[in-house]
Parts: sequence; structure tokens; C-alpha cells
Amino acid sequence: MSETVMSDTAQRQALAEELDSFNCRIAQPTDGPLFTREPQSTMQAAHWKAADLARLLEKIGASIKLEAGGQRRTLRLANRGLPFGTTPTLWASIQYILPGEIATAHRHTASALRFIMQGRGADTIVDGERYEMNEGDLVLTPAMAWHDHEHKGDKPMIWLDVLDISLVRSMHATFFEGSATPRQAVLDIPDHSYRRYGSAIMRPLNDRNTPELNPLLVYPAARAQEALRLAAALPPDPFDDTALEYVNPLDGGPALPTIGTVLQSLRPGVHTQAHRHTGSVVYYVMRGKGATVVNGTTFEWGAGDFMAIPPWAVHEHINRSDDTPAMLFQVNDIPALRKLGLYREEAVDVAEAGRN
Ligand code: 1HN
Repeated sequence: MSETVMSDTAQRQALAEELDSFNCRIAQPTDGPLFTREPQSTMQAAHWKAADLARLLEKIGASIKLEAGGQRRTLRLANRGLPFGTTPTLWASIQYILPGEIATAHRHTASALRFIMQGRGADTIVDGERYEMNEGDLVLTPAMAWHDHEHKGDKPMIWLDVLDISLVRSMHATFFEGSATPRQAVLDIPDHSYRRYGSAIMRPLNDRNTPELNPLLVYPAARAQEALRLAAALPPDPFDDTALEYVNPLDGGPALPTIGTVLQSLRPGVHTQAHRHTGSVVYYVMRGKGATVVNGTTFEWGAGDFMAIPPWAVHEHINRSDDTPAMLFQVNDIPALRKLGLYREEAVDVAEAGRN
């Protein structure tokens, strides 16, 4: 038996060399498995603590200058299991911008979003629309939309940036373009997409926009949090408790074609049921105190912390407070998986799994 394998191995190697000269190959015994029964991600579950991030942000603020040419001062959330990025598709970074600074205009094929963590006084211009950035606001930068930011306030400002860079890179579809002018001209009605679609329950009559491209660029904190407060009175979801996805107001689909954005609240004392799904998730804890168990590792989190959950990892959430809801902002790549027919999910009985 083993002899057969060995001679087969030698034969295969000889053949492989010949095939290689024609840019062809056959499977070799030394190749890893092509298919696995279920996803085996190299991404590691990860947790970043608010106090560490605050210290590191101050440090990069003091040591890195913002220069023209489209550079940003960002602290990237890196994953040890991946060559780059936070998850197999997403890059999450925290942008730190000082009073008076401008992050000059550029655009790229990667879709991006900003979720404001701390500070006030900065604005962003996206394809000519200008918005103030306030804590808890979500601002979108769809693929190839020009964007630049300016901080007119008097204290450092911090926000989360998430881009689908690794997804775009894996498809070798990266384009990037800088602008000759640091900031874009602003449209006569600077917030026109919000005025058209911001209510999310009405739209202008005879509107010509089609749902393929979400026209709405901003989702203010007050509206999203009011929606979450209303939803909290509904029967909870077993895995996510109360979770609302930011939508394209024209078709109810995800706000960005590849990136899912979710505002989530966990009732006091809740312990959700465990589940797993394809697609990766980055969490930002807005308020509260709790824990998330990922593949048996418990991350004890508080406000300002980040977590990353690998594809197909079993996870469950706990709110450690008996009287205060926790609020989390979640970013995932599930819309991309759904569009490709790759989304799967299942509930997991953790006690049962532990016995196996
Ligand atoms: C980017 O363009 C921004 O436009 C922020 O503010 C973070 C991280 C990696 C690559 C591009 C921005 C980014 C980024």
C-alpha cells in the first residue's frame, strides 16, 4: 500500500515538472486539502480594549503628520491570523484627526463607512455632500465616491473606518485616485441625499434614483437609536437580541452592497443563544458592559472596546449589567456572502457541542 503511494508520489512529481513547463499542474500529495467539510478560517477571534486604543491613538497623533495626497492617520486593527486586514474581507481602522487638519480628497473602489466614536467639529464631504460628523453617526463612502474630511473643532476627533479592501484586493479590482484640490466643492444643497431619503419612510414623488446604488449617505445617531429603542419592545432575536440593519431606503437592502452595518442592543442580564454563520464581524461597543464568547474564549468588554469574530466561529453575547442595556455597532461582510450564495448560519447548542 505505502509503496504504491510512494511510486505514485514520484510519478506525480515527474509529471508535475513536465506539466509545469506548460503552466499546468496536477494535485500533489503535499497540497493541503482543497475542500474542507466546513470553513476553516485562519482569522483569529480578537479583542481590543478601549484604554489601550486611547493610549495608542494619542501616540500616533503625536508622531504622525497628516500630509496631502490622500493619507489618513489611522490605527489599523490587525489580525494575527491574516497577512493584512481585520477580517478576510474588511479593514477596520480608527482615524485620529487633530484640530485644523484636513484629510484630503480621494476616491477608491473599496466601499467605506465611518462611524463616529468621539469628538465634534469635523465634517466630511462625500461626492459634494457635506455632513457634520457627530458621535454615533454613520456616514457612507460608496465605491468611487470622492471623500475628504476637515476638523474644525478644538479637541482630537476619533472615528471608526471600515473598508472592504481585502475583498477588492482578492479580486484585483483596486483603483485609487487622489484629487488635485484638498477639499471638494460643496453642492448648493449640501445634505441633499439626507433631505430626500433620510426619513426612510417616505421618498420624493417621481424620484428617478434606482435601488442598485443606495443614494443615502448619512444615518444620524438620533434616528438610528430611536429606531432601536422602538424595536427593543419587540420580541428579541435569539442570537442578537435587538438588532437593526442600516438599509438602502429604496429597496430595504444593505446600506452598502458588500458591507453590512447593524445597531444592536442587549437587554440587561441577557445571555443570547450561540450561533455561527459564514461571514466575519467587527464589533464596536458603544455603551455597556458584557462579554462575548467566541469559540470558547470569553472577551469581557466595556464601552470603547472592539472585537472581531471569524467566519463560522460559534459566538454568544452576555450583558453583565442587571439594569442597563448595552449598545453595539456591528460591521460585517454578510451582504457580499449573500450575493454570492455563500451565506449559511446555524444555531449551536454549546452544552451539546462541549460534550462532543
Ligand atoms: C481611507 O481612505 C480612509 O478615507 C480611512 O478616511 C481609512 C484605511 C485604509 C485605506 C484607506 C478615509 C482608510 C482608508
